[in-house]
Amino acid sequence: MNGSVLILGGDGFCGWPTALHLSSQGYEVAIVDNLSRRRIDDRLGASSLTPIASIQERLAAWRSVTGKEIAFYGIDIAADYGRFRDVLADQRPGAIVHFAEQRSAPYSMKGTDEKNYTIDNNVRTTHHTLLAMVDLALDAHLVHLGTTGVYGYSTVDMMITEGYLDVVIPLDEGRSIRDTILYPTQPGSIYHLTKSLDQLFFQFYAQNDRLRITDLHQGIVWGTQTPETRRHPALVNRFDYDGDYGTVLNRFLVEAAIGYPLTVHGSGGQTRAFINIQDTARCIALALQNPPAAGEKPRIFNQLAETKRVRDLAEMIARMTGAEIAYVDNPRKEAAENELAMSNQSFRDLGLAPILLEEYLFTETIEIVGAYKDRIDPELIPAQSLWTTGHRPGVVTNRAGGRS
Ligand code: NAD
Ligand code: USQ
Repeated sequence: MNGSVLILGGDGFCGWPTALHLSSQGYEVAIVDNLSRRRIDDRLGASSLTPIASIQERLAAWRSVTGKEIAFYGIDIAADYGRFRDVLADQRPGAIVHFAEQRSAPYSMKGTDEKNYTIDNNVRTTHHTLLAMVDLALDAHLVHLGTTGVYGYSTVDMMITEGYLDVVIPLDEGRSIRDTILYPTQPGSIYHLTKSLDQLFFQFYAQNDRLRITDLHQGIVWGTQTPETRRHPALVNRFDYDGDYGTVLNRFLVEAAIGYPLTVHGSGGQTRAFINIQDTARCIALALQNPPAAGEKPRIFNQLAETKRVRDLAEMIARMTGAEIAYVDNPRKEAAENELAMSNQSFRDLGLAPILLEEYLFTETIEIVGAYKDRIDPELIPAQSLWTTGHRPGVVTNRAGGRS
């Protein structure tokens, strides 16, 4: 046994496999989750491609294959500070891993209610977590899942650093000030805005209350199964492909499986960071083993394996599957083309040798999309959330050589 860890948002796509991975490593794991992600699916009429068991069935399956218990608390961390604080007071975990936020950029831009909900939910879950740690004088290590999206997607002619920037501010008479500042944020959605705000909360609480915080700026996570989720059908991880929660690779794989042209937004020149779900769980374990000291500023690690251009991904999947590519009007407001180089030195130094798309994507396609192809609902595919009014999502423009 090497400590206890409370996983906030442990029923979700990243949280569930991480909970199992840490449990298998000997941590005593407990989950807090209000199951809001499942309810959002119900409201959207969407569902995971993989059939997701109830949280009770999931935990029972883990117990049956490993003999290990994972406790579950169904609490809304944003709305019920008192009950959440009581769980922390009772458990006094050595570490907290915080995944409990509304994580879809398109959903966060859908309309007034979704914008309000995302701000309210995400800001409060983060603040309530920090507040409870101070309230209870809890010396736990907080590991938060942030996003590489806080850096923005304009092309900068340098390798993006890990969270901080060394700056020189010129003054008069040849004088200058040197400082290290948080890398300036450039959020591209209400969701990304909440992740930018999270950084300021962490900076404040690390400085004022000496909380020990690691913020992981993670790229787009792809893949579904991990060695632990493969151990029983009820442990299978979720796989979202709908217009709001489906991330780009999942969507392309599902589209290819049913002969739906791959929906590249705009010219597909957007370059993004990617990481496989198995490495998400590994990175969190590495972060837990390497906590900052009290009084240190928040430790920020970039959590990514590689960067790729969207149209290159589409072409790779088209080559693998024979799918067609459709270049559609972009429902989002984002740079049409960008270069992206981003350091992941901290995790490399800790020994991460990440899974790369070229190596593993084919396995994923066969295993998950092949197995559950009959569950695909083509009506869930079109992107419905617009960044600004006046966009026409899903319209095929056939730019950049699209064949549709
Ligand atoms: P997810 O929606 O699958 O999981 C989030 C979980 O948090 C859900 O189970 C949800 O029910 C729970 N939750 C949300 N609000 C809550 C609240 N107020 N109280 C209690 N539980 C609450 O999302 P995910 O893909 O697993 O992402 C987890 C975290 O990782 C998010 O913070 C996200 O921003 C970050 N992240 C995800 C990706 C990705 O590609 N999925 C990439 C980078 C960063
Ligand atoms: N895209 C397409 N076609 C599609 C879907 C998406 O071309 O059918 C494009 C988007 O326009 C965007 C890129 O693919 O340029 C990535 O979109 P995405 O939906 O895969 O990912 P994103 O909205 O960026 O959000 C996801 C997670 C979020 C996480 C983020 C990491 O949902 O929680 O924070 O990845 S990052 O991209 O670094 O901000």
